[in-house]
Amino acid sequence: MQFKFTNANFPRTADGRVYHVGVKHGEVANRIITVGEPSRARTIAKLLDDNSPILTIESDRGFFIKTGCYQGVPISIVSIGMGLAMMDFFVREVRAVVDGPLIIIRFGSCGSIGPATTGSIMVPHSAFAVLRNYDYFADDAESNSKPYNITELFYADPDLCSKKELLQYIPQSELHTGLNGSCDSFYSSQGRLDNNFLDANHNLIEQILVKYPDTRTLEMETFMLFHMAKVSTPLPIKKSQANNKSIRVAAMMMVLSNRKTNEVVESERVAYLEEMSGKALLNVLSKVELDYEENGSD
Ligand code: R1P
Repeated sequence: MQFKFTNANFPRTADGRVYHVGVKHGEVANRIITVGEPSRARTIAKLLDDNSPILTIESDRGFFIKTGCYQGVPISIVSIGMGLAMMDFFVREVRAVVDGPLIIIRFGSCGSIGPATTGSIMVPHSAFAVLRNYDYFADDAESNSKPYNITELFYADPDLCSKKELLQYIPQSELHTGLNGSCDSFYSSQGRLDNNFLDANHNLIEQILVKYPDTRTLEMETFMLFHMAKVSTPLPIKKSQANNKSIRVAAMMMVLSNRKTNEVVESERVAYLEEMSGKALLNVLSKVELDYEENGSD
């Protein structure tokens, strides 16, 4: 690492770049699509206006950012990799370098444990987390402890997910809505069985469905996005607004597999879903109003 950082509480380079995402003020837009893979970010970035400049940043810690315009409106596409921790890095560090509201929509992939069909799109209204309880595996574990904790629900912004916004762009026959679980492992806490480890997860999917029968899908990031929006501190807003959280969020996922049948999506279908969803997300984000007044008065 060549950079010299100041402030151990929230490290930044001398020119104001946040430590892990690697961006500074002015390099990320208020409207953001976040994805897991740089290739998905590049695919969506091809839909940005070609008559305005596109800034590309790659951080040493695996974040990949493209900022440009769609129909004249600034939008960033940020690839964050995988997992709850990367979503936490992304939301906190981007929040630190962008003024005003943030509207963030995750475009990811997931597996189905319910009626969501392989190759369809899932738009969750809420998400919970499935977290491994490490204490259960300790030598001195309490006899009544459980190997996995399933959290309470955190919610998407209902306006962003409404039929007037995100849902209007997805063909009804290809769309599922409902509840999503975000797990802290691709393997153990998603109920995948691995004989190399004593994961105590043989009935985990059934336990998830007992607590939340409406669960459609499992993946690894959406819960943290919804959670961070919930705990984001308020901004000054117009008096007419009900929601003054500084971060508004939603998610949209491609259903790549079915955990019950082991069916897996074809790559041609993924290419179609990425293009169709990318256009939908850019349309929604470019039209959403920020409703922000810096002095907080009407
Ligand atoms: C696992 O293969 C990854 O794919 C899913 C999971 O949440 C996890 O990040 O999402 P992305 O395709 O958005 O990365």
